[in-house]
Amino acid sequence: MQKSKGDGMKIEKANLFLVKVALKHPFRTSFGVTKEREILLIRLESEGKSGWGECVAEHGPWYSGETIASCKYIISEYITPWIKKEELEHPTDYQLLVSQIKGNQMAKACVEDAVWDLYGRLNDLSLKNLIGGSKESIPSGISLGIQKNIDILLEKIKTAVEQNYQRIKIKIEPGWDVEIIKQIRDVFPDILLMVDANSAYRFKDKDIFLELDKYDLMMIEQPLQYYDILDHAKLQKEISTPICLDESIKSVDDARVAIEADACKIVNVKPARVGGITETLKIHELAKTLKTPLWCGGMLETGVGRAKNVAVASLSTFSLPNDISESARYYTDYIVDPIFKLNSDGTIDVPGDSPGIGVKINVEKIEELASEKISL
Ligand code: OSB
Ligand code: MG
Repeated sequence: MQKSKGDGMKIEKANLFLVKVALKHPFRTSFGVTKEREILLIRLESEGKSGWGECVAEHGPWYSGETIASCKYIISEYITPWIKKEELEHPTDYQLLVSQIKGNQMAKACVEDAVWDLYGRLNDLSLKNLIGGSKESIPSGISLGIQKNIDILLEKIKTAVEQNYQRIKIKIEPGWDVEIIKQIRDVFPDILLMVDANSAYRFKDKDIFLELDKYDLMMIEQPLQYYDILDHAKLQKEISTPICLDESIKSVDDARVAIEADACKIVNVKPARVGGITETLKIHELAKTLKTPLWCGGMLETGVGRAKNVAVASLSTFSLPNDISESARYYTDYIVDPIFKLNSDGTIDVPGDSPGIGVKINVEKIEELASEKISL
């Protein structure tokens, strides 16, 4: 049913679910280990349809300042009561409704995702088509955490290469960097390879990056502190490997400053880190103007967040392999149907014809896994 102008979407009901899903293997980065994924899911309802959003915040404030508890608070105390009072003509209206809230991008994005999904399902439009996505399948890369030893890592790379993942990302930290990359290159001289430091270094460590510069890496992701655009620009001047920023970019303005300051040549866009899909579309426009390549990052999303990321990665500026692996990479329990599978050419299909995020939500499974269900 296509709505006419002036006939806005009214949120009639909202529920938050706190769900725990086991990870197949612990995922270790320079800031910590994740053994199971605790996620907050929101369901918004209107005219008999439901829209879903997945919050990517982690238990502790290590990747960003937000946590599951902070998101639960911001969503239940502010965002949901505010939007329940309004009618939305279009999902892009949402950003202005919550603009008084400073920061808290992941909390805002969680609810915004549900608004887009609901709007798509009410109007029988896929998220891909709503945002102007242009790809039928997206290139898939894999992110490999820090391992107990190099042999385990080499084995995981071998498996990922056999599965045809289009590029391999290795998490690094001091003590697990140059030597590891050297050994990987000895065995896999030609694979598309990149590293992600999650801010584990300072500019004084620049010799490590001068060494890494010798291994034909596609990019070095977030080597320095998240607030440190100046030192990233200084480091980028000294190395030829492109720097890609993740944690530093929380808005289109951050992206513009970082790119114009030459602090990075590539941006990892996590829609939730920048506050949602509308802000992501602004970065997409900026990237077109400045000709900056983008790719979609991941936060170990379950099906709801993964489906949203797949649609976002279908935008034309998302030209590099994404951290969007197949569902079975992390999980055995699934909350959506169908799950995402890797094609033999290392791509994942974008559900472009089904409404909203394009997957059926397994509400029974969510209810079964939920340790908490809140009515807002
Ligand atoms: O820095 O990209 C990151 C996972 C959790 C937190 C931060 C990051 C990651 C990943 C995994 O690298 C990407 C994925 O979801 O596969
Ligand atoms: Mg990263």
